[in-house]
Amino acid sequence: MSALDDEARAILATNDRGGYTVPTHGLYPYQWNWDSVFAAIGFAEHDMERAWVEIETLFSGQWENGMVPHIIFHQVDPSYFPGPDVWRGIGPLPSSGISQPPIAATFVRWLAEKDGAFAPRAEALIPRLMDWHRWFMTWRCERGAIVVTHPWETGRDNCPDWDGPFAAIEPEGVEQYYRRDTTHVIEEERPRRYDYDRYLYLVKLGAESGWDEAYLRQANPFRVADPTMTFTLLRSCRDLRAMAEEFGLETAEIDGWIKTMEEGAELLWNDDAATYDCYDLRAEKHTGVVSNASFLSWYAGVGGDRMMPHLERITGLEPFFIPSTDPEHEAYEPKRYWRGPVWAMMNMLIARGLADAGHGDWAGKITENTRAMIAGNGFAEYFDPRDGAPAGGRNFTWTAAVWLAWASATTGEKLWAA
Ligand code: 9WN
Repeated sequence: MSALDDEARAILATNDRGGYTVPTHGLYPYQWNWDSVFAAIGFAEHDMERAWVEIETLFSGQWENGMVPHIIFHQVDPSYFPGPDVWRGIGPLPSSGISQPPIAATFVRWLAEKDGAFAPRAEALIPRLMDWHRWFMTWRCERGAIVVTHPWETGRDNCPDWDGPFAAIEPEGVEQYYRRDTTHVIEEERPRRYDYDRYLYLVKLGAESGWDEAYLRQANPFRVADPTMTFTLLRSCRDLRAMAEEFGLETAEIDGWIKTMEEGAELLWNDDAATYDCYDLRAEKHTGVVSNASFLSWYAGVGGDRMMPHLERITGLEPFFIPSTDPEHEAYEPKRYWRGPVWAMMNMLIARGLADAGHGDWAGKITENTRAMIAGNGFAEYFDPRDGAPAGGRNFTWTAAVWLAWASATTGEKLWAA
């Protein structure tokens, strides 16, 4: 155990609200979907029971239609906007009305394998995971790829992939609002007002429809097939299938999902730019951005080494990688959120995929780079690729968690070590 390991554990403890963990105090005072899954693997290094509770609390917010919301508002807190009154979720707990990258099945399997004593907890979650994945396949699968109806759903809120789709949206009817994020973090590191207007326009559209997916399929001007969603769901389906098999459950439905997405991933392949990117279904065109999500193709088990030339190029551009946007893209902004900075938890997923595909050397390179970045700059929300400077929120749950579960050289057994 190193001093940094202790610090990471202390961050998880400080952000623990009892049953769920906030991403960081102040800026994000609620339970976020994929943040919680990362938190769980951080807890798993020293407290397996607490790790399972984190995931179970997340699923306590699952809607009747299977959707697991991207935010659960356990306790109203004025330090975040938009809150439950704006979202008007229709689930058992106050929540948002969209989901987030479905990484849970992969990490439930990881937890169960780490300590077999907890296998019944994994088994109990399988029907919940099935319902969630089925929701995606029913409402959000188009031409075999997973589409989003709001940028927040991908977790990559303001990446340049949305610039084209957003230019086509006139955010009419959005009432006067007061952002809280820029009271916690400097404006240059957050999305612009232009983006927020459109974020709120799309929330209003969904909330006024009562989060009616059939209606939104027709009416939502924002409908973009996305690699984060498609690749994490495909990977999660593979892990869900492995668990189902282990418990002697039927796998035919999951097999169908896997086949659909393996074929559908092709929609995300942009031949001109030789990359996976987003596909805007309203405009019928690729977004043309190499992002960190593009490199999740190995994690999903699709495309072989198609992304290798971009990986080799991009990792040679700045000292710290993988940047959220290609530094050679005109929209690259090294400090602004998902338009350039490095996100440690994305690196963990990318490294995992590379290791699985037999690229242990690359996985090791990304692991060491991330280790140095965090060790030198602390547990920030994200980092400037040019010098590793910390940006966004501090004492951040997912950065601490992936440190403990993956990037640290000194914490416990690492099933996911490169
Ligand atoms: C909106 C909590 C979340 C992450 C997202 C990240 C950011 C929220 C925001 O924070 O989004 O969901 O208000 O900016 O983009 O990936 O889950 O850490």
